[in-house]
Amino acid sequence: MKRKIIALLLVLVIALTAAACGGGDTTPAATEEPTTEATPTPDATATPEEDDDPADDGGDDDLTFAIITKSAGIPFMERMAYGFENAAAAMGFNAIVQHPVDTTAEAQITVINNLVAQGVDGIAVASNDPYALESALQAARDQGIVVVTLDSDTAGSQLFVNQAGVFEVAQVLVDSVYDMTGGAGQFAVLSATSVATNQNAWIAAMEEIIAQNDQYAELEWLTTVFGDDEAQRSFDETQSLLVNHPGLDVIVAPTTVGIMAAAQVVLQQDSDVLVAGLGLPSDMLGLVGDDLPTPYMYLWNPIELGEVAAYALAAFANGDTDGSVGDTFTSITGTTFTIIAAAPEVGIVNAQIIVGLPFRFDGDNIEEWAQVY
Ligand code: RAM
Repeated sequence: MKRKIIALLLVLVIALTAAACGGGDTTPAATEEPTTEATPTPDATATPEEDDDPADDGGDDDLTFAIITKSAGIPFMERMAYGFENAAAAMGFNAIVQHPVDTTAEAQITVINNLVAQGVDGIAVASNDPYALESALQAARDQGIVVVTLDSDTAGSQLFVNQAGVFEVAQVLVDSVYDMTGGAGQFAVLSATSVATNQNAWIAAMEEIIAQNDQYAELEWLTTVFGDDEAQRSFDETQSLLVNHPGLDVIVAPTTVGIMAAAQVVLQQDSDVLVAGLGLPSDMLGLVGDDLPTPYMYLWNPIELGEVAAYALAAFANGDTDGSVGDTFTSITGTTFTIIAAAPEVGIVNAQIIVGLPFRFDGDNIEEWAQVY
């Protein structure tokens, strides 16, 4: 009981601090958004609700939850881990953050096996492969460890914490290309790894959207290349695109590492190519805005994504859900999430919750958001 009271007090302190910070000068410590107008809020599947007894969601600091990111060296992943740690602490759980050495399944399997040997109670993983982690995760579950995915799904997880609907993300990517080419022109995709579940889901949905709508008939998708979520490789792939495709109009990068590298190359080379995609505001300061390589871009709040993964692990640990479609669980902050069906046609093999919508950043709001994440 004492622990629960301490957890509750901690949450109150965090909430008061966030409220006091308001108005756009917040640091990434604030889980609140800087302005209400600019908030990538949870969508209808995540309805804020009164929580009669938030202490019921409080944790047990004997329990330890771990987050495994895609790889070290990706600022988006660091923000996500930060949110996870903060939320775990607010609920009274211990948190472990693990950044694998590179964006491969092998690197993640090594980390998973170590965490199982340590006897953690829950694992949240941003998977580097749609299938390769399955037996390692199953071994974890056989030990009673709860497993969820976030950011990028994989077989073997019990629930996917999805940042935004796959088709909603794909639609803003396609529409960015449409707009930046003026409705007709050549574009290329600069992705992360060739097996990344999340990027491949968005790319598959982009193909479907383009194929099914005549509006996009004049868009010519030249090629898809992979920078493996490594800066240098993404840099090199962008340079090759510019050399190999002199008629290229737009590069669209559904990865924070890729969009930053592409925009930097375009800026350095003073190229007319425009760069669209998903970018982290703090990575993209000086690259987003009018007369810059990226007129605008999209993303969601990686801190919030990490927080929701911690809430999901807590919901399993507390017995609030077993991951069944239609179940709901309420976070310690009073937001209720509803578990919806998997979407195997775009590679989401587990039941999922959708945290929010893609949010647009441009020259008017990039500086403000770069302070937050
Ligand atoms: C990179 C990673 C991550 C993706 C973002 C948009 O940081 O590939 O998985 O969600 O980009």
